[in-house]
Amino acid sequence: MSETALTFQPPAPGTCWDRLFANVHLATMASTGQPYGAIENAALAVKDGRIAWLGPQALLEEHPGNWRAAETMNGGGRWVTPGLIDCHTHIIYGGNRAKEFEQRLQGASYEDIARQGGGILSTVNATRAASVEELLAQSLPRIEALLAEGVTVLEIKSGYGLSLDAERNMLRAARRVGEQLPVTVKTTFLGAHALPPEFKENRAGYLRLLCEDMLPALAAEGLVDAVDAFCERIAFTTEETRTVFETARNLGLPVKLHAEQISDMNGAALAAEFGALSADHLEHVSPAGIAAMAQNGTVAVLLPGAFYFLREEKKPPIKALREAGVPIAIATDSNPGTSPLTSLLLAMNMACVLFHLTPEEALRGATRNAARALGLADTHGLLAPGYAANFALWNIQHPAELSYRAGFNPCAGVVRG
Ligand code: DI6
Ligand code: FE
Repeated sequence: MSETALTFQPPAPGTCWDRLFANVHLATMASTGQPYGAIENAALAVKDGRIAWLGPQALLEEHPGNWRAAETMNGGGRWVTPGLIDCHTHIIYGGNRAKEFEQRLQGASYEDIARQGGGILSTVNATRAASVEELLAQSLPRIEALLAEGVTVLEIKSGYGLSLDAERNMLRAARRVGEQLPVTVKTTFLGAHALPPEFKENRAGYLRLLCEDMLPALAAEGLVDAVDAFCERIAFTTEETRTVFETARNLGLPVKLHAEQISDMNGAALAAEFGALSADHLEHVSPAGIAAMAQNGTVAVLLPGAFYFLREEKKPPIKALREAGVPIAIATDSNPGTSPLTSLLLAMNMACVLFHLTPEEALRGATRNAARALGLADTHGLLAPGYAANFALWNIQHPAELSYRAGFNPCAGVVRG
C-alpha cells in the first residue's frame, strides 16, 4: 500500500482559497518523515470542500502576494488531525441489554446467553418493533456522542432486523443519519449476523432468503455500500459466509468480515480471498490468515471495546500484524451487547493500554487505516492536498494526548467540507 508522501511548495501566484486555517500544528498522518506526519507552525487552506494547500506557515509569509483567502481563521496554536473515522459500528438498534450485562457479570458467558436466545436476538426483537423514526430517535444520541469527539465518517451496519423489512428500516435510518448530521455514513449489510428465530431449524432457508431476496433488493434500493458477516461457531460457518460473499461479488459490492473473534474459523483467509476491505476482531487469527490479509491489502480492524466488555484474555497478534505489514484500524464496534461504547477516543486509549498499540498507531487506526477499511483511502483519513476538508481541531499539546486520556474530550471544533 503506497504511502502518501508530502512535500511543501509556496502557493503559485494568483492562488485563491475559500478559507485559510492559520497558526495551527498539523498531524497529517501522511509520510513526512515526522511522527504523525506532523508539521508544526503550519497552515491549511480549503477550496470547494477539499484541502487545497498545507505546509509551514512561513512559506505563506514569504510569498504574501501569491495567494489570498476569502476568510482566514486563527487556529490559536491548536493541533489539527484528519476527521476521525469510526469504521465498525452497529450503532443503530432498538432497546438495550443492560440486564445481560448483569448476567455476564454474574458468570453467564456471551455464548450461553446467545444459545438461550438472548444476545443479538433480543436486540432483533426490539429493532423489529421500531419504525425508522424510532430507530433514529434512539440512535442519534449515541451518534452525536461520537461526532462531538471529532468523528466525521461513520460506518453503520444492519444486522438486527434479519428480515427484508426490518433490515431495510435499519439501512434507511442509517442513510437518514448522513442526511441529517454533518457526517459521511457508509452502510454495511450484516444480514448474516445471526439466524432469525423463524429460521431456527432452517439455516439453508435463511441463507436463500438473504442471498436471493434481501441483499439483491436492498442493494437495488441503493441502501448497501458493503457486505459483512459474523463468521463464528455461534453464528455462520465459513461455507455459509462464502455464499454471502459470492452474492455480494455478483452485485459488485465490497465485503468485510467479523473474523476470528472467539475462535479460528479461517475467516480472515476467506475474507482476503474475496479481496475484503477488512477483517475485524481477529483475536484468534492464525499466521496463515495474517499472511493472506497482507497479500490482499485487507485491513485489520481491531475492536478493543468488545475485548474489554467480554473480558477476553487472548489479544489480537499485534506484533505479527505489524511484521506482516497489515494496516491496523481501530473502531468502537458500538453495539448493545459486546461493546456499548460511544467514544472512539476511548477505543484508541484501549487499543494502546490493552493491545499495546502506540498512540501514533491508534490515531492512524482511527484516520488513515480506518479510511482504507471503508474504501475511502484516496479521499479521507489524511491531511493532504485533494483530500476531503474533514478535520478536527484539538486543545492538546501533543497528538499522543488523544489516546492518553480516558473520559476527556479535548475536541475544540470540527470542519467538514
Ligand atoms: N460480534 C460482536 O461482538 C457483535 N456482533 C458480532 O458479530 C455483537 C453484537 C451483539 O451482541 O449485539
Ligand atoms: Fe461488530
